[in-house]
Amino acid sequence: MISGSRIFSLIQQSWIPSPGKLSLLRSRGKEYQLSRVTLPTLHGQGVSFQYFQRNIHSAIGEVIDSGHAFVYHVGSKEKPLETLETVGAFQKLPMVMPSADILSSALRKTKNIAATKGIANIAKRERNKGAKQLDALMKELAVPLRMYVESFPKKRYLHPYEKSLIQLTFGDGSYEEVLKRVDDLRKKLLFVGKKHAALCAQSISKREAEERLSEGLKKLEEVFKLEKNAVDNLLHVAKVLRAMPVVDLKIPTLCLVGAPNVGKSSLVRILSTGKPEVCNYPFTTRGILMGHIVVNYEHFQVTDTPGLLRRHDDDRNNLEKLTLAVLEHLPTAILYVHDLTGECGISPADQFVIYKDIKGRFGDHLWLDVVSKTDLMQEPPIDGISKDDGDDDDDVIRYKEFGPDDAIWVSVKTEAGISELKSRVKDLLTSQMARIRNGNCNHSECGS
Ligand SMILES: Nc1nc2c(ncn2[C@@H]2O[C@H](COP(=O)(O)OP(=O)(O)OP(=O)(O)O)[C@@H](O)[C@H]2O)c(=O)[nH]1
Ligand SMILES: [Mg+2]
Repeated sequence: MISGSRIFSLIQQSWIPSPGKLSLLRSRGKEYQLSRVTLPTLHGQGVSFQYFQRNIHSAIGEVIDSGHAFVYHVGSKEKPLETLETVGAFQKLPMVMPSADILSSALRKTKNIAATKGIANIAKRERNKGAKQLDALMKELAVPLRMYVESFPKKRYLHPYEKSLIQLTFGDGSYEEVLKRVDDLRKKLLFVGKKHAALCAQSISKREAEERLSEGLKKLEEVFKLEKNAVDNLLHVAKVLRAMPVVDLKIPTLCLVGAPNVGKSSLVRILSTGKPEVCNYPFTTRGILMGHIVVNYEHFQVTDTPGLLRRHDDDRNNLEKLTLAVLEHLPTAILYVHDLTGECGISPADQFVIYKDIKGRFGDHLWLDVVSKTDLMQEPPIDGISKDDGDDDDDVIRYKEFGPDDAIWVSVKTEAGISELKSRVKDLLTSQMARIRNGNCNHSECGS
């Protein structure tokens, strides 16, 4: 079996996750892991029409082919601003239809459009029908796109946590770029549609009107097909965002933090309903997972996070940045996990440096330290992990042996210390609840 330290050094040398490839976990009572995602991968539909109806006001919806829906906003210009104190914008995103469905539905509806009744002149009738059909196809294609562009929130109106999720998932500017491409396609459709409808309306014979109609329809279809992946990319963005973990800022949240592979997810599994993947390699956890704990009828949230390495923020991968975004923007109590065995692949000395850094930055959070894997503590030193204390100062030497002051020592294998941990976690979350009720969350975003 490859040791944690070997794999860890491989990862350090060569692996930085690309934007858009984070696997994210969601929770709404249940947890599950999404498959890896890449921006141009286009599939999937999403939430139900009923959900849509509940959440989009002043809109009419239409269910088309196996539950796809799109909505026309009535008289809306820009989405009302979400207040910065709220999260949950991703659950309100509109349903985006696959581009193929938009096109086939638009063509079907267009074909059925007849000339206005009572036009006796054949050429006039054909002109009238042609212009109407071209206008209809243009609108059927462009109106859903307009609705999408208006309904997806502008990043600047989002809660900073959700803003970070967008940035870290899709990369800098990609979200805006996807929306811009949809809007550009919409504008192009309007331009081409209007031009060809006008040409058709000027035809002097039935034959010319027929030719101009067929030319215009073909051109509109071509324009749409050329850029249709903009719509499918948007559908994919909506699907990924909707699957992001749902956090309730009013409910106390325990956030598991520590270096990679130290046992965070194993503890989440023991403490909550969350069932994150547990493996003996770093960065097993590749997104934020929300689990839940109910203690004495009180409901709490637990988030598992990707591990943090000893390095400067500029060098951090997106998974680490995700962890920092949670700490920065969500009112969490921290359960910091230390693995003094070195089995995780990060030496205790390095873990100490990471710990000091995080404690220095987020020490205003309610905090509990846990030393994990105590069942392994008596075992001989792991290969590659130096036990030479030669260059260490007293704090590090003390940390290597005892961990932080007041840490709870636990093992998920033997369950040693687990009941004490549960009781301390309960006290911590009760204190966090009091902080939330008093509006004292140490977060600008909480309005405290
Ligand atoms: N012996 C022993 N092994 C443990 C204990 N807790 C966790 N492990 C093992 O340590 C490895 C890493 O555990 P995880 O819970 O995935 O660690 P993590 O911190 O979530 O790791 P990342 O998500 O990669 O950051 C797994 O092989 C676990 O089985 C423990 O108390 N005792
Ligand atoms: Mg994990």
